[in-house]
Amino acid sequence: MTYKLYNRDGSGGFVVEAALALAGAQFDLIALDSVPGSALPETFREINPWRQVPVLMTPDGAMMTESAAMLTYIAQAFPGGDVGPQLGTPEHASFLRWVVFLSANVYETTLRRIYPERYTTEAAEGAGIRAAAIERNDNAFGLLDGQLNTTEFLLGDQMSLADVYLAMLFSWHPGKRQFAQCEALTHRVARHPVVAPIWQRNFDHRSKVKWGLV
Ligand SMILES: N[C@@H](CCC(=O)N[C@@H](CS)C(=O)NCC(=O)O)C(=O)O
Repeated sequence: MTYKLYNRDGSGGFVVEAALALAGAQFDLIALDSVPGSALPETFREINPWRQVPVLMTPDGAMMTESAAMLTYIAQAFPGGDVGPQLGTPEHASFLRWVVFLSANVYETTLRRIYPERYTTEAAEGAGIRAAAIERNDNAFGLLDGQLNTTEFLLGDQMSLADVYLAMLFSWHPGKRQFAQCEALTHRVARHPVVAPIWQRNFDHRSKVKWGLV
């Protein structure tokens, strides 16, 4: 029962690797020779026709793309602990809400900021697309910051994969505006004993902030 995860250090497969580790699942990591912010090799289309990481192969042979789908799948296969809530509970409803919110609004605006040329046919519009993406990304983190004002984690006092997802995406935030709660959560996730070594391998050498210390 071994999963196979394709990623490159510092990219979105971090959260899937952390999820598999938190779930106690066995997996093989295939680390691609590519750096965040660049396109993946053309040959990677043979694995994922959309040419993005992460890609997860399940032990029974399914191929998955889309980090939100993978997190939902892992949380359903290994509920409990710091992974995710039991199906059908109010916490499960919140879990689904936040995982999809993070994917649809936060991850997507991050990609629009990094690759604005993909969102226009007019090269001259790139700067405006990036500026609007940063504003939208800030608004999403503002909403998440408000959600975390009264609770330690997105679902309350229990950590879940939604928090690890938020932390990864927040660590990529350009950081002009302050989001104290998202920042505190990111430190909390980065120092989690299971997550910490995976975090450090993925992010420490390219991050100005030393996450996990506070
Ligand atoms: N919607 C996808 C987005 C994945 C994604 O954007 N991955 C980035 C790395 S963080 C990537 O592969 N970038 C290379 C590219 O898009 O060319 C998901 O949630 O898994």
